[in-house]
Order: sequence, then C-alpha cells, then structure tokens
Amino acid sequence: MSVKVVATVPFDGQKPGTSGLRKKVRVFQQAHYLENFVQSVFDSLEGFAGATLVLGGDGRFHNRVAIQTILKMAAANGWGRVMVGRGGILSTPAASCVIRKFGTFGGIILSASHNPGGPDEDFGIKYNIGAGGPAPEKVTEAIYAKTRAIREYRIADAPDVDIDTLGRHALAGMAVEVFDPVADYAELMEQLFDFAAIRAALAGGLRLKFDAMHAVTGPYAREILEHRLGAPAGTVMNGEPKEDFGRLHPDPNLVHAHDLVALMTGPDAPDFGAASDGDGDRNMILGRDFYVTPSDSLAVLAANATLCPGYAGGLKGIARSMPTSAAADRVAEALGIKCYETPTGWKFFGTLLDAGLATLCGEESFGTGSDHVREKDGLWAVLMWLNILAVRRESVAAIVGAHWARFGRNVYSRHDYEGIDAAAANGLMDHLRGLDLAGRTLDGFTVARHDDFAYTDPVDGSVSSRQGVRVVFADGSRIVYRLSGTGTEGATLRVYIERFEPDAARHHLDPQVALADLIGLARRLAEIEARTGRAEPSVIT
Ligand code: G16
Repeated sequence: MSVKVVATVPFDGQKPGTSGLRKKVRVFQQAHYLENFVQSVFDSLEGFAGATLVLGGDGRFHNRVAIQTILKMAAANGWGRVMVGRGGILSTPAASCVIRKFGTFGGIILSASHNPGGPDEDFGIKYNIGAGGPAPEKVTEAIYAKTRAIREYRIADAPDVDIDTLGRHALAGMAVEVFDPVADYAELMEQLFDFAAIRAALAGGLRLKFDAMHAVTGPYAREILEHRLGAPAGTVMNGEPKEDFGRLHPDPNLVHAHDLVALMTGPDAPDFGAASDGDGDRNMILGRDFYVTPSDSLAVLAANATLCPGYAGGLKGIARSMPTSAAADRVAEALGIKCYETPTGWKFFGTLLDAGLATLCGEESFGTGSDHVREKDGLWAVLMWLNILAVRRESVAAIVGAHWARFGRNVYSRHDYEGIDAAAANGLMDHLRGLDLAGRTLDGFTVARHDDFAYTDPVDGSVSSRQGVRVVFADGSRIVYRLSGTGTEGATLRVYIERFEPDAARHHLDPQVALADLIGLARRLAEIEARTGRAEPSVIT
C-alpha cells in the first residue's frame, strides 16, 4: 500500500460542540481541514489496528467527498475494515444500531443534524464509541487536544471506492464493506414494537403522514411505514434524500416543518403526523390540530411504554436533559423509578443507559430514545407513538389531555434568539451569572434557586459545569438560559420557560399566554433586547 504522510498545521476551533464538529461546508473544504480532524480522532484512540469502523452520513452536500477521504485515511491508519452505508447514507440511530449489533470499534457519522445543507450551508462530523453513542467529553477533549498539536496526517494513495454497490471492496489492503443502511435498523424496530397491531390499526383507518424533509429518514420511513406496516404509498413526504434537503431546513419543529403542520390542520387532517431531521435522530409529533411538545412526548411515552412489546417489562428509569420540562419526573414518581437530570447533549445519557439506570431518555430539542441504541431516534419515537395509538385507539389530543388530567401539565416553551453576536451573548450569560437573585421576589415570583447548572455523572463521576443558568421560583416555575452548542454562525441564545399547572380547566391555554408573565420577566432579567438588539425570538417552540 502506498501511504502519503502529509505535513499540516493546526486549525483553530476544531473543538467538538454539543454533537461533534459543525462548520460551514466552505470551512470543511479547505485543504487539510477534514483530514486534520479525522487524524486527530484516530490519534486519540488506542487499539483499533485491524478493527472495524462504521461510516456514513445524512447525505448532505460534501458527504460523498468526505467519505472517500475518510476511507483512505482509515486504510492508511491501520483499520481492518470500514462498514459504509450504501451511497454513504446512514442515519445517526442506524449507525448506533450497527455499531452495537456488529460490535465494531466505533463509528464516524457525517452530519450537521438539523442545520441546512448545500455548498453555502453546514457540514459536520462526529465520532461514536463502541457502545454506539456519541463520544463522551473526555474523548472529545482528547480529540480537540490532538487538533491543536497535529503536524501530519496519513492517507492512502488509492482510487475512490464504489460506495453504491453492496458487498466487499478492497482499498489499499483494507476491506470496505458497503451495506444496506436500512435493514438492521428496521429489524430492530420490529423487535421493539407490535407491528401486527400497528398494521391492523392502519388497515382499520388510522391515517398518518411522515415528513422526511428530504433528509436521511426517507428510505427508512418508506421501508418501515409503507412496506413493512402497509401505510399507503405517499405516506412519507419529501422522502428522497437530497444534498441540499430540497432547500428545506431539515429541523422538525413548527416553523421549519410548516408543510406538515398545514397538512395536520383541519377536520380532514390525518390522525397522526411526524417529522424527522437531517440525520434522523430528532422527531416532532403532531395529532390532528395538536402539537405534542418534546417534553410531553417523553412523559407520555414513559407512561404508556408497557403497551409496547420491547418495554412490556417496565422502565428502569428515565433521564432528561436539564432544560427539558419536569413532566417526565411526575411519571417517574408515579412509576416509582428515578428520573435523572443531565446537561444538554445525548452523550450524557450514555453512562446511565450502559449502567442500566435508565430505559427512556429525552430532550426538549426534539430528541427521544431508549436503551435500544445510544442515540436519540426519530423513527423509533414515531413507531412508539403508533404502537400506543394502535393499542389505545384514542386520538393524540385525547391521550395527551388525559395525561395532563392525571399528572398535571408542565406548560413549557423555548424561545431561541439565533445568529446573535457571540460577544453580546457571552456578556449576557456573564450578566446572568453575576446577578444575586436568591430570595428576591420578581414580578411576584420568589426566587428559590439561582445557579449555573453543574452535573456530576452518577456512574463515572465526571463533572460538567456551566451548563446553563437556572432561575427557579418557589412555585416550581423556572427560567433557564443557555447558549446553543450546535450553531455555526454567531451565537444562539435559548431561553426555556416552564410552569406547572395542576388545574385541568387551564390545560388548553396557549403556552405563550399561560407563560406571558414569565416570558416578560425572562427578557427583562437578561436584558435581551438591550444586549442583543432583538425584541423578539427568531424561533418559538
Ligand atoms: C444535538 C445534541 C442534543 C442537543 C441538541 C441541541 O442534537 O445531540 O443532545 O439537545 O443538539 O443542542 P444545543 O441546544 O446546544 O443547540 P442534534 O440533533 O443537533 O445532534
């Protein structure tokens, strides 16, 4: 094999964020940029000589180019085999499934998740460990340290590999196995959910619509929903993965999945609607004229989990990220199990899942999943909802309404201020940290706690600090502020507002109305307009 050793110098800012390294495509297209990061990943790992790596991405612009580079670098660095999803396609949860099923050393996933794709948009790369989940902070820190000291990388001098033909190919002495990215994942879903019951419900008139947003889940959803479950052709909309996602913003929320939202409105709307994101790990759940917040979705799934074969034995525990509402905590309490509160980022759930402390996990950022893989999983959430609908034979709105009537409602909203000046955003966070609020009464709300969330992992003892400023009031309401770790331009301020409402007569109020006083307080406390120039958030979910 002919290996080139290429001299290079470090790039600034190759620090993985909430979920891997995300930058503009043009940044990744710079000579040596991707190579430096990939070599740094390999240099931070030990013992992979001859081992297997899983590789694939969400199909966005630059995916195919990056895959060829990574294959050649894997060969030059001594990997024994790389398993590549056909066409370079592999959803994030399917990557986790395959890593676990075949016991591979780890995997590389190419995605910028819900961020737009195309030559002027975003690209990303993340490393997943052998357990199948995102690299924990100690690994990402080690990768970052390598990026700052890198002097050379290794790459095979070989032609491109045909990644569109299933089977084994040779690359400079290394095996490249191109596999069907859907089959193993679909098989796992069949083990977890009652496909016969869902099939019967669909045949009996349950109508659904799934928006793949021209991203990676199209082939998965067509195979599972239309072929295996018998939903009519056309159930999956925007089902062809495209390099620019058909110019859509593949972020499954009320703003970006507007076509689906429109379809789900009105008396003739389907019973159930859902969307997933660029790499297939996020989900949005809709009923007819009804939006289920991700926090409520986690709580409803937890409360009804035993209706699904894969969870019939009950849950070991639930875990949610700190900004996610406490709706799941109420279910955990009723079930007599623990609810863990972690920092934002799916990687923090890994140790809890591995140790058997939690079965279901969820985040307000449209992420839900379980111990079946080590990533959040969009289609899994859709299937779990379908399984519950098939058994309960009630509407989405009725199921959620009954849930609130039983547990009370954690009224919740997130306000995002996207693309603001980074220095202003950091100044705002410093201002919030510097306030002395404990014990004070603001607009009638008494502050019970004011802190910057820090987390000690109960399994491995690792500590993560500065994970978001919390202002918690005596009645349990709270405002949380944090800066996003997934953006690629400027900074994004996220403000999370929550209040518990036990009174069923008030459960159907619009959250923006029910939370209006806290929303106003949140803006004033952080001096948002004065510091960022924004009077209103850019996205409300
Ligand atoms: C990633 C992480 C999630 C996190 C989300 C939002 O999701 O995997 O755990 O909740 O980012 O993070 P932030 O608020 O920092 O932007 P994804 O779907 O982008 O990989």
